[in-house]
Amino acid sequence: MSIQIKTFASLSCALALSFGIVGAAQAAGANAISVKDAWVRWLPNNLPAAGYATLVNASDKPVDLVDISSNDYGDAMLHQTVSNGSSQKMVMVDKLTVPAHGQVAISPGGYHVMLEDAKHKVAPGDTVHLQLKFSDGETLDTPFVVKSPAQAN
Ligand SMILES: [Cu+2]
Repeated sequence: MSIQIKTFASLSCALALSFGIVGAAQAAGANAISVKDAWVRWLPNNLPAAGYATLVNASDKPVDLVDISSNDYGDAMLHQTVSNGSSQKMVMVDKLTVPAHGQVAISPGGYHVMLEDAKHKVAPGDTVHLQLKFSDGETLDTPFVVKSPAQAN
């Protein structure tokens, strides 16, 4: 009896595994863009947070990031930090091109996703979701890990 149960369990494991592999292969074929190292630098006192990620383009055509939204924040905008002499300022970015077979980093000192007006309490250790919309029509619902300023360094 116990042998039968074991056999059944390992069979369903094998089935789940093979379905998982098929699903991953289909996803890779459908999406040009994948996102890695997605995280948010959280700040206390409801200060705006900043989202960072690396966008990877597996296709042979450039793809633009054209819009960002989130159910966790009222406002999610792509900004670029530019330095003019001694000071720095942020400018709005309409689109960010991910080169064919290349990648672009949204990283501290360069680009960031400005996240304002959190719709609920967000704390380090949480995961928030951003919807990244691209020029080829795909939208990636992407989990971002929330880090404290100390964890971010
Ligand atoms: Cu900003």
